[in-house]
Amino acid sequence: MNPSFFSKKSNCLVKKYLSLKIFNALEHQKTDSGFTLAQAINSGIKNSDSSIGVYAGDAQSYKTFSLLFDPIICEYHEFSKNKKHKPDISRLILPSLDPEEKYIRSTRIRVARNLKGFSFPCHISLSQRRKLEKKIVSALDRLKDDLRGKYYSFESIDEKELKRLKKENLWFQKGDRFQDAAGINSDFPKCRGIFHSFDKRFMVWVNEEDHLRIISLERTSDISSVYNRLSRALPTLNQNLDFSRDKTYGYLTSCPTNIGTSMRAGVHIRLEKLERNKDLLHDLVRTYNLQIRGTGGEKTKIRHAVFDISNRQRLGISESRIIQNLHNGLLAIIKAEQNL
Ligand code: CIR
Repeated sequence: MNPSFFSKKSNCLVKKYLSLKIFNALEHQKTDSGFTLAQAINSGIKNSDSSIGVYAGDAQSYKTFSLLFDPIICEYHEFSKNKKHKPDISRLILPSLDPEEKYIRSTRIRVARNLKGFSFPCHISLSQRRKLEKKIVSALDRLKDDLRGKYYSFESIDEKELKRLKKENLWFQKGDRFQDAAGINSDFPKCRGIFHSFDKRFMVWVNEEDHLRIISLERTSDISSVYNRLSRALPTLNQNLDFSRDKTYGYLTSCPTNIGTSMRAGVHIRLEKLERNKDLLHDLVRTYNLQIRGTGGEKTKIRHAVFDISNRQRLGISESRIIQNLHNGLLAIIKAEQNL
C-alpha cells in the first residue's frame, strides 16, 4: 500500500517503494540542513512520468532517507549494498574507433561533483550558492596548460558572448520540470555559469543539477583523448575542492540515477542503416549495457540518423571500465552498420 499522493498512472520507483510503513518512519525526519521527505519526493508527485521521482537535498539525504533511497538505487542500478563501488580513473590508450570519421560526429564525457559542507542544488540558499560559485571559480582559475580558460557568469555575461555560447552548444538552460519541482531552479540564473578552456575541449557547468558538471568533449571519435583529459583535470580540481563521496555509493549527486562514477560517456554517431534495423541496434545496445538518447538529448527525437549512445551503468563499475565497455560496444555497432 502506497501513500495516495502519487497519480494512479505513475510507475515511478518512489511510488513503488514508499510504503505506508516507510512513509510513517520518514515523514518527520530531516537532515541536519533541514531537508525533508516531502522535498525529496515532490518531483515524483508532480511528474507522474518520472522514472525514479526522488532527489537528494544534501549528502546526508542518502543516509536519513535510506529506507526509501536504498531500494530505489538497488533496482535502478541493479546494485546490492554488499557490493563495493571502486573508482579507477587511470589513463587509457584505446585503438582508434572510426579513423576516417565516417560515423562518429563527437565524443563527450561528463561527471558530476558536489562539494562537502554545502547542500545540493535543490536545497541550497542563495548566499551558500554564491559562496560555492566563488570557491569553484577560484579552483578553475588555477587550472594549467590546455585546461586554462574563462568563467562566464550568467548574471554578467554580455549579449554577444551569450549568443556565441548558445551557438557553440556550451550553454546550459534552466532545469526541466523534474528538476524544477525538486527546487533545483531556485534563484536561476543567479550564481550559475560556465567555464570553458580556451580550446573549448574542457568545460565546467557551475550550479546546474549538481554543483559541478565537469565535461570533456571533442568533435572527433578519439575516446581516449577525451577521457584522458578528464582524468587529468579531476585530481587537479580535487586539490582545491573537497568532493562529496560515499564508500558504498561513490560520488553523491542530486539525482540518485547519477551516483557512483556519476559518469556519462557517449558519442553522437550517424547510423543510416541501423536506423532502418532498429531491433539489431537495440540488441547491441543491450548487450554492451549502453543506452540511446535522442539527437538533442534526453527525451528528444533522432534526427538525420544521429544517435546519442552512452553508458547505462554508473554504479558498481569503474570509470575506466565504463570507457572500455563503451569502446567495445561502439566497435560492434560500427561493424554491424558496415555489414548491413
Ligand atoms: C525521473 O525520475 O524521471 C527524473 N527525476 C529524471 C531522472 C534522471 N534521468 C533518467 O533516468 N534518464
